[in-house]
Amino acid sequence: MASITLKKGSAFNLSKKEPSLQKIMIGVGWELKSGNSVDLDASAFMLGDNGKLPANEYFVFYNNLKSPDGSVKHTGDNRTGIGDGDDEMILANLNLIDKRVQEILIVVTIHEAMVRRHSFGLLQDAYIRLVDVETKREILTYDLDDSFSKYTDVEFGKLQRIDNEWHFVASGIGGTKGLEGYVNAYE
Ligand SMILES: [Ca+2]
Ligand SMILES: [Ca+2]
Repeated sequence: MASITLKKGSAFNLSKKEPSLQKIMIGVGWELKSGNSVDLDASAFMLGDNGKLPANEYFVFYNNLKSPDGSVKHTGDNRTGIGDGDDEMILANLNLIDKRVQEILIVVTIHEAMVRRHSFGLLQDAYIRLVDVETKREILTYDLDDSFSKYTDVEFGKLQRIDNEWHFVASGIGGTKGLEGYVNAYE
């Protein structure tokens, strides 16, 4: 299956499209047009059916690299984006996700965007993508292109558990609330 560029609101049944899919990687890459470094952060909010974190540790980000069930791991903070390929990664094993978790929200935010006056407009070749770890196949990709230039964060999408199958819903919602804004909404 060729990689597809996500359209806002489009949904895929991952379990049906990729029956062998167990481990996924969400990769974020970026480069600067010029100037000082910009620090993008990928985060995952693992939510119960009430739309909240079952415990704070189900918020996986640069300061909490692993969910309590061991299913979701962050490979560590990258503060510059220097270099090719995925600069920051989140790995998820769909089979290990705690039964209470019904949805995993994936967001990318810019660290201290307000103070540093940063936005996606400073970046080039910025993307977020979803990859099958076993086959290395890129399932979904989303360019953080010019349409996000005035924003400092983006809700990439949601993995949703429906009848024990995992679906991915593309959000593509730009915002300026920062990581703290997301935390306040889901903790
Ligand atoms: Ca970072
Ligand atoms: Ca890079």
